[in-house]
Formats: sequence, structure tokens, C-alpha cells
Amino acid sequence: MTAPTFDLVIAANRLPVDKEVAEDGSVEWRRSPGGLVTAMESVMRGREAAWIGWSGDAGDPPEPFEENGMYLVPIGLTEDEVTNYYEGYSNDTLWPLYHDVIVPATFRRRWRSSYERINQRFAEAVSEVAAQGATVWLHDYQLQRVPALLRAIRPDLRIGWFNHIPFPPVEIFMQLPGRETLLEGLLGADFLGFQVRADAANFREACRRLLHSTVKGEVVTAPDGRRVRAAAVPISIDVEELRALATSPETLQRAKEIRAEMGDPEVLLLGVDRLDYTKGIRHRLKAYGELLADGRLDPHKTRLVQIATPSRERLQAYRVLRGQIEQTVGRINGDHADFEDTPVLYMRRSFPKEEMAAIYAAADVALVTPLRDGMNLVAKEFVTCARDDAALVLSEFAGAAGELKRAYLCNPHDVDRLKQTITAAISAPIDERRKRMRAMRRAVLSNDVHHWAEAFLASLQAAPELPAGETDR
Ligand code: ADQ
Repeated sequence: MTAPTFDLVIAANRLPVDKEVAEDGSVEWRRSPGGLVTAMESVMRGREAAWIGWSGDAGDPPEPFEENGMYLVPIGLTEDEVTNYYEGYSNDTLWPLYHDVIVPATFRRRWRSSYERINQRFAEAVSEVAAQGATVWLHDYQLQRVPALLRAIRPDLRIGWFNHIPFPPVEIFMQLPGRETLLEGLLGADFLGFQVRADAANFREACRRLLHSTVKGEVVTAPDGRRVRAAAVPISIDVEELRALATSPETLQRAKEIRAEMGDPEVLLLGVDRLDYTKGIRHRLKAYGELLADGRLDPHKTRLVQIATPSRERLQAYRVLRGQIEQTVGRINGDHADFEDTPVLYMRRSFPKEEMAAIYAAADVALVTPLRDGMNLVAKEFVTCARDDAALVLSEFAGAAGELKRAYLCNPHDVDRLKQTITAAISAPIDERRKRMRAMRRAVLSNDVHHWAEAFLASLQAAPELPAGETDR
């Protein structure tokens, strides 16, 4: 039987669902957590499309299947390929390199060849289900070779790629062995989307410096003479849907219960992150611990709820981070807890979105303090769900800081200033907090996830020209 073909094909490292095997051996697919799926879920609704991605397990892939109206094509990875392509090259070479080398990037030649092989596998899988002239939307740093590999077998396709993480300055990118190959891979696309303008500019500068490409405005000339546009299209969330959930009577009731269960603290601080060293969880805990020790926050009146989704736990840097965070939480609670009060509530697990909305609605101040982040959807989710008088402390190194300019902005590396910013957010007059929250709501509303997807697809169709209605920047 030949595979069905589609006018829209999405490819991302992972499928949007995770496999769960029940005790009786039956298999169920659940929506996977994380920013990419959160964003794409609402984009895909009502569209006929195929999604190519890895199922998350090593071994033979399951057959393609339909889920929520989407045709899902699992890509198989062997145990070795998981180690080399996914954990190695993607998460131990590219991830740290693209996040300002917060931890050192590791370079191994066998990881690189595995990355090339898997990208070829993705290109072939896309090619099989893409109709003549179809639109292909590739995602993220794991698939940077796919555009060129796919174009080589299917020159009829419109190929777009979106980078969910930052694109580093050329001085850092240059460290990557074989760096030209990745740039050439990306230049196989018609349109390249980045979170913020600085990322797109970094990419164009890398092409200029390392490939000697001609760059005019946002357009780079590829080695084969095609013109490729690289521009910012900041990602967002489904504001309307989330706002409706957050303001429902059930959620508001649950938010009250959450505070009551914690003994109705005067100040409820909140952190929500994947357990990743880019998210600045350690810096945040250090600042909070010091504020308690200095007596500037009262451990009997303040709670920090830190929710951390387990992530990439087979990698050493992530295991070390988890140990450090758990030790710090233990130390803060050891120093300040008593029979009634526990100043840090640390929860290492995922919550359903209803519960997340209630937690956001319950908080007074969200601490979103990544050391580097492509966008950070938690910041936008908080603004959407929070009470009008709640406050957001936001790192300048999150892409979201470009839009949420009325947050309490901070440099998380500067612990003293971080402490000051946290206390400023806690003690600001209610009027000021309301004003800031209103301005941030407007910013989030003006660019929701549907707007993002439409902007990306319109840019892809028009590339290398600007889509109608968009003016040159
Ligand atoms: P992530 O690094 O995963 O995304 P982020 O943008 O904050 O970071 O998205 C996390 C998502 O997971 C949010 O939707 C959040 O609600 C959800 N989440 C986190 N912890 C959770 C928990 N314990 N339970 C349930 N849900 C939880 C990457 C980039 C980001 C970029 C996104 C989208 O690193 O910079 O914003 O992709 O492009």
C-alpha cells in the first residue's frame, strides 16, 4: 500500500505524542509536554497534515497512525543513534553551544556522522508523504541538515524551518567542527524563522563570515544561488483558550484551594521549568535562599513553588544539575522550615494544563529567570493566567523579554540585582503591578500562536520576498 500524501508536512525531532504502555500491555499515546507541542497543537487543529518525528523509544518504529486527525509517521532510532544523534550531537553539542555555552559543548566525530544519517532519514520520510509542491515545516536544532538534504531529493517543495532555541553569535558558533555544513543545510530552505531578530542576524552574520555569502537585508544568497530569507517570527501561545481556562470558576476555585493548602502564604512565588541548566533554577534558588537568610523575606509568610519537569536525565550535565537543585532546596528548607512552614515546595513532575492554569492563577510573582532561552512560553502563559495584580520577574536573556517589556526585568547572573528585582516585584504598589500586567497582556494578545503560525506560513510562501502587508525592517 502506498503512503497517503499531504500538502502540509511537519517534521520535528519528536512526535507530538508520547507512548504509554498500560499494565495490560495496551498502548496509548499522550500529548507530550514542552514548548513546541504546546505551540503546534493549536496550529494543527483543523488542518490536514502529516507529522514526522521520533516516538521516543529506541528500536523499530511503530507503523504510521492517526491521532487527533493528524497522520503521524514515527522515525526509528537504534540505541546507538539515540546516544549519538539525540543525546550526543543534539543535546550535548548543539544545545549548550546555542545557549551561550553555559555548560561546555562536547564535540565527537561519531555524533556528527550520526546526525547527518538521521537528518537524511527525516528528509526521506518527509519526501514520502509530501504531495507535489507541498509545504514542509521543519522544526528546531535537531534537523538543521534536513532542508538541503530534502531539497536534493524534492526540489518541488516549499521548505521552511523554525528555530525554537537561540542562534548563537558567530564567535560562539564558529567553535562547531564542520560548522559550514550546518549553515549549508539550513540554506536548503526557502525561509528560516527565528525567535528574535538578534538570532536571525546572528545566522546571517555566520553565513557572511563563514560561507562568504552575500547578505542583503534579511536575505542570504545560498551556495547554489537561491535567495533565502532569515527573519524573526516570535512564537506564542493560544491566549484565548488559556485565558478561558484560567478564568473559569473551576480554575479560580482550584487556585484558592492551592493557596489554602499551603496555609495561605502572604507571598506565593512560582517557578515552572523543564529541569534544564539554561533555565537558571539554581540562580533563582540562591537568590531566594539569601533573601530568607538576610531576613528580607519571612519564611513563615513566603512560599516558593518550584515545578520542574524531568528532562534529558541520561545526560551527565542534567544529572548534576538535578543533584545541585535538590541539594539547594534541601538546604533552604533545612535552614528555615518548621512544623508549619516549608519555604520551598519542589515538585519534579508534569501537571495537566488545568492544574498549571490554577497554579499560575494562584501565584503572586512568577520567577522566570533563564540564563538563555529562545522564547520561554511559561512567561507568556503566566501573563495570560495570572491575577491582574500579580507580577512577572523575567530574565533579559529570554526571547520573551523583547515583547514583555513591562516585566520586572533582571540579569539572573547578578544575584544581588536579582534579589532586588524580586523584592521590588513583591513590594510594588498594586497600581503599578496592574499597569504592568495590563501592558504585558496587550503584548501577548497582539501576537498569539495563531498569528505566529500564519506569519510563519505567509513568510514561507512569499520567501524570499516579504509577505504582503509586511514592511521591511
Ligand atoms: P522549552 O525549553 O520546553 O521550549 P518553554 O518555552 O518554557 O520551554 O515551554 C515549556 C512548556 O512546557 C510550557 O508550555 C509549560 O507550560 C510546559 N511545562 C513546563 N513544565 C511543566 C510541568 N511541570 N507540567 C506541565 N507542563 C509544563 C523550547 C525553547 C523555548 C521556546 C519553546 C517554544 O527552549 O525557548 O519558548 O521551545 O519555541
